[in-house]
Amino acid sequence: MTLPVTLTRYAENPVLVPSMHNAWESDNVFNAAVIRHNGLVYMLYRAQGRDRISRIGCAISTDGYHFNRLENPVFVPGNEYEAFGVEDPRITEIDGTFYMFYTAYSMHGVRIALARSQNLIDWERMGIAIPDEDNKDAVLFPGKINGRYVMFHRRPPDIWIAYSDDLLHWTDHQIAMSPRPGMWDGVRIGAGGPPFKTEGGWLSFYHGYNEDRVYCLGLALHDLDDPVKVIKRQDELILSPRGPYEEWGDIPNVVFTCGGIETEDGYDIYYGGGDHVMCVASVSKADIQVFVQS
Ligand code: BMA
Repeated sequence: MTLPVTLTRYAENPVLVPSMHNAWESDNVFNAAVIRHNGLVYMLYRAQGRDRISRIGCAISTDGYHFNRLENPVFVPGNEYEAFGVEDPRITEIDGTFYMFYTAYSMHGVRIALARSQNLIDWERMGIAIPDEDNKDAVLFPGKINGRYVMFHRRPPDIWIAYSDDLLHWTDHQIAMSPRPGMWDGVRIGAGGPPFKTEGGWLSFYHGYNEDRVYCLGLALHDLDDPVKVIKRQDELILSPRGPYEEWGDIPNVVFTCGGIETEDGYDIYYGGGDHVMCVASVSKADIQVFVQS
């Protein structure tokens, strides 16, 4: 029997905390997209101040662990669908352009919205990706599959997949993965960051929510050509909330990821702890290989 794969926390977590210096990020910084650009690691994080409006800030690092932040948010509410905030960015680079799915939150509910950028700082809105529907946890695959863009999204309680020619009109919606009642991901599940391409399939770090109201992270592998097919899914969780930053926070018992990066010998998965701070944990490619081949 092989041991389950687990994520190992960076010893000096958290890597980003709220800043007293800036009103817009004084309360919480969490659920960041993290991506490499020009040899640096960019973290685009959801920030909240006392007004509880979510804005997106940017912090930059040379090593992925020590971040310097920009003074002002790089993306703020800009229309009536975003009146209560822009939340949980997930960023994918395709052919030199960065695409960001984010949750637009307003009196209309929550919508999946899309923006693009060439430099991760200046963003241009493209529109709402799935209109007239409460939806979130959208993430774009890093490249077309069989000629079409592919996304995961979430119609509760499942992770859904959808396809598009232009990133704005999405069709062929199907369930890709469902909660497993009674298990750690028993009530509802949602995608994490962009899936990583491996020889054995698309590696997906996703979140699950359960009867005990705990958000944990898990691991699944989707077919390379037809990612609606789940090749493998670990029974055991790979990260559960531990310690004050994750068990308390603004919302207790939450680890929630919107992105990670591939390193030479593994994957660094960034996650929000307790909807309050940013943390990182890693897994080696050797461990992932065991999961893929088991
Ligand atoms: C989910 C998302 C996340 C959040 C989580 C826990 O529904 O909206 O932004 O981290 O709840 O509160």
